[in-house]
Amino acid sequence: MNKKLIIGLGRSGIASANFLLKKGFRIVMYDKNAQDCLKRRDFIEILEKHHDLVDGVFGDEMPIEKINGVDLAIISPGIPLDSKIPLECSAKGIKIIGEIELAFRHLKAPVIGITGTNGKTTTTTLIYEIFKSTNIHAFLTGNIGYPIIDCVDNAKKEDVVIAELSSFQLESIENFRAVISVMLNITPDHLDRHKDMEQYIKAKENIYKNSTEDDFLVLNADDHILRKSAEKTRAKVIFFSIKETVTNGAFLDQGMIKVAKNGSSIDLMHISELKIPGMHNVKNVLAAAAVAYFYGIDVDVIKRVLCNFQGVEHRLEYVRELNGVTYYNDSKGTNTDAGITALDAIDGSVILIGGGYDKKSDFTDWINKFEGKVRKAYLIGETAKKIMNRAEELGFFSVEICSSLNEAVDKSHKEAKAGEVVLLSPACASWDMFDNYETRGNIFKELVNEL
Ligand code: UMA
Repeated sequence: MNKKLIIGLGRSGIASANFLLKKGFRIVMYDKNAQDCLKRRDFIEILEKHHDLVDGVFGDEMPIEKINGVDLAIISPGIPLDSKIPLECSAKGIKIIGEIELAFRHLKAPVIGITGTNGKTTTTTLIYEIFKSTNIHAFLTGNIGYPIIDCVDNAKKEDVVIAELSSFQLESIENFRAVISVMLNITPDHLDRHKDMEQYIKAKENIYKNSTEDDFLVLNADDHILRKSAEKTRAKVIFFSIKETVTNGAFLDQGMIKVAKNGSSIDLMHISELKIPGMHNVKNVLAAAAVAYFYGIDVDVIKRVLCNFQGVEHRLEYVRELNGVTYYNDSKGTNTDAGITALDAIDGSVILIGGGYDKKSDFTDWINKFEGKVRKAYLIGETAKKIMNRAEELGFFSVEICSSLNEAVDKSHKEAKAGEVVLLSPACASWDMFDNYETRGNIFKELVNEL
C-alpha cells in the first residue's frame, strides 16, 4: 500500500495521522519542530500503537528518499504550500491536500461551512447551538479548534457537520463541498501568507468552488467584495443585511431581526433581546438565522437559541470586575478589523493590551480608533515597536511597550480607574509568544483573576 505523508504535526496533523493509521496506511511524518513533537503524549501514543506503520518522524533534515512511494500528502493549515517540503512533493508529482479535503472524502454527513475574516467562531457556534436544540445531530468542527477528520467515523448521513473554515484550510481543498456555505465579511488579514488581498479573497472563495445548484451560499449583502460572489456561484444565493431588505435570507428592519423567503418575511426578535453586544454580533446572528431558516428549522427554536446565546470564549469575553474596572478577553481578535470591532462594541474609556505576531498588517485604521476611546495602550510581542511607531506618526502618544503579557496586565491594572475597561484585543495573531490565541486568552484570564 502506498505511503501518506503528514506535513505538520499539530491538531490537524495528529488527527489525520490517527485516521490514516486506523485505516492501515503507512505514514511518514514531518514537522519543523519534530524533536518537540516526539516529547508530546498524543504523539508517543501514536508511535507506541502503530510503530509498524510509521516510517519515521522528521524535521527539516528529512531525507528526500523518505517521500519516495508517497502518493498523498496531508498538509496542516498553518504551513504554506510554497514552503520546502510541499514544494518537494509537488516536484515529485505527489498530490497535496489539507485535512478538510481528506475528511470530506470520507464524510457521510453534509457540511455547513462558515468562513469570513471575523465572526466565524461566533456564527459557527450559534449555528451549532441552534442545531443542537433540534433532533438533528450536529458536530462542531474546523478552525474553531476541532479537526473535521475526528468526526468522520461518527457522523451519519442524517447528521450535520458545522465547520468553521479558514482561508488556510480552504486553500488546500479539491472536491470539498458544503451544502450551505457562509461568507461573513472580508477585510485584510493573513497577508504575510496570502501575499495580497486578491489571493486571500480567492482562498476564501474556494468555499463555494464545488457548490451545485442544490446548495446554498449565504452572503453578506453589505460587503461589496462578497456580493460579487453571487454572480460567480452555481449555488442558490441567500443574503443577510443590516442595511436593506432581502428577498431570501435575513435582515434588520428598525431593530427587528427578520427572516425572509421569496419576499415574504417573518419577525424573529428585536436586537435588544440579544445578550451578545455590538452590531458585529447582529450580523453574525443574521447569518446564523438565515442558515437555520433555510435548513428548515422551526423559527421558535431559532429565536430561543439566539435570545439565550451568551457568546464564545476569547471573543469580547467578560473576565471580571475589580475595583470598578471591567476586564475583557478578546484574544481571538487577531487582526485589525477585529480590534476595531472590539473597540466599537465597548462603551467608555479603555486601557488596551495589543500587539503580537507580525502578519505584515497595516495598523492605521485600528490606531485611528484610539483617539477618545483608548486612554493608554500597552503593547507586546513582535509588532509592539511597529504599532508604537505608527501610533506616534498618527499623533497618539499614550503607548508603552511591555516585555510580557504579565507586565502588560500588571501595568494596566495599576493604570485603570473605576469605570474603565481593560481590554486584551491584540489585533495580531499570538504565534510569536504563545501556541495559539486560546493559550494567550487563558493566560490573560489567569493573570487577571490573580490580581
Ligand atoms: N509547522 C511546520 N512548519 C511551518 C509551520 C508550522 O512544521 O511552517 C508545524 C508546527 O511546528 C506545528 C504544526 O505545524 O507542530 C502546527 O500546524 P498548524 O499551524 O496548522 O496548527 P494545527 O494545530 O493543525 O491547527 C490548525 C489551525 N491552525 C492554523 O491554521 C494556524 C487551527 O486554527 C485549527 O483550530 C486546527 O487546525 C483544527 O482545524 C487556529 C488558528 O489560529 C485556531 N487559525 C487561524 C485563524 O483563525 O486566524 C487561521
